[in-house]
Amino acid sequence: MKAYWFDNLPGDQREPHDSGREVAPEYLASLGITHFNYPSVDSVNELAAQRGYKNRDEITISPATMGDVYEDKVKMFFHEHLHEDEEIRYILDGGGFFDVRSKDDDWVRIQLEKHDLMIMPAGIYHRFTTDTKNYTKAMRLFKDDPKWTPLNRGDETDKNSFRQDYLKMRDGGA
Ligand code: KMT
Ligand code: NI
Repeated sequence: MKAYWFDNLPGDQREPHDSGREVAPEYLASLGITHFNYPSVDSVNELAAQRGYKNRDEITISPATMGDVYEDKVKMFFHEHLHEDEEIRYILDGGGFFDVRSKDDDWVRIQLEKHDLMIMPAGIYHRFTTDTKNYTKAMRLFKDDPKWTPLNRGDETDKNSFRQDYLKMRDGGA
């Protein structure tokens, strides 16, 4: 895992877009983001049990598995959105980028590789893309009643109660 400020330059979203300025783990923590490196799925199972996650699926995002719709899917995952539940992703193979909004509404790019697990809190604005290798195999974990429908950013999501709760948590009610 590596986190850095997105360079905001035009070009394919799958390029690294690394500004050269790193983001410290403490800053990610202050956004409510948790990261682990779990070489064994046993640790993932333990975390899932602790947090009451009962369901999961696996997705392989690649031209080989998605064919013609791959490019569309990649664009769709890159639409800025939030969820009303936390999002846990475990990279089984390949890699990819999650971009999350900073306190000043800039993009922080988080590069995930095989065996990285990331927990994003409900209400954080984010987006996802594969990298130039075009291959991400990931486990998506969810609770009984998944509320991880992506809600694209707009006036409605800005007012969403999960968004408001997230901001209170992040900014300490300031
Ligand atoms: C999301 O919420 O954008 C995703 O779950 C992306 C696919 S999982 C790597
Ligand atoms: Ni998401």
